[in-house]
Amino acid sequence: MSAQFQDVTLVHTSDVHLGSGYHCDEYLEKIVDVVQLSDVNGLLIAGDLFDHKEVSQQMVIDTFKKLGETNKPTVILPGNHDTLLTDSNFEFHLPSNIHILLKPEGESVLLADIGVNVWGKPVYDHTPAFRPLGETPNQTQGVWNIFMAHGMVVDSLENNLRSSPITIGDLTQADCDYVALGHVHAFRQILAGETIAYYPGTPSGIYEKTLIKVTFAAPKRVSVTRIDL
Ligand SMILES: [Mn+2]
Repeated sequence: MSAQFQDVTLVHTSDVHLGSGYHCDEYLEKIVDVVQLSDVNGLLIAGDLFDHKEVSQQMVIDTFKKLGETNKPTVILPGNHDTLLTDSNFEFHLPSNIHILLKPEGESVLLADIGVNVWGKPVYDHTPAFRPLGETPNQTQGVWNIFMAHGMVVDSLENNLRSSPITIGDLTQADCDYVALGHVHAFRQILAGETIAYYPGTPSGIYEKTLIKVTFAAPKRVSVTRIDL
């Protein structure tokens, strides 16, 4: 039987930068507190969960333990700082609710229990040549389709010097219900045709600390709520 199309609410965060001296690591707990709310069905982390590769093993253990304890589907897209996750030597027994999108060409995970399909292309090559929303898949029928993308939204590729560019054209053409962006440390809606795309900001910076609750209501209504931590 195929997955059922149903109402669902997800938390969308990014740029947690665990392990940086600049950000405060206790904000992972604040994220988890929101995910634990009874009306939340899952979590999307759109890149830069960890700040760098040399974070302590204990921090890695604690992070996945906390994310595992929610028992809610959690999808992690590695960003340019997540060299820990994209390193070929990274091995970790993940709790069963956690999915990391690691395939360089892009990868989907179907969360059949909540009727959501999530696709994303992890950052292995943070250069202007890497296109986080390049070669996106067709929609999976009967479920909500979400793309995750970690990069910088730009008007066009003409004279572009930014790494991991996401063009307005890429977003306009994105055949999905929501684009969960990451990389920019500020809450921001991106206007691109009919596409609904947001940066959630960072939950752990020294300025505004924000994340997003996004609700998908049948038949095709998507509403976004900014949460200030
Ligand atoms: Mn980034």
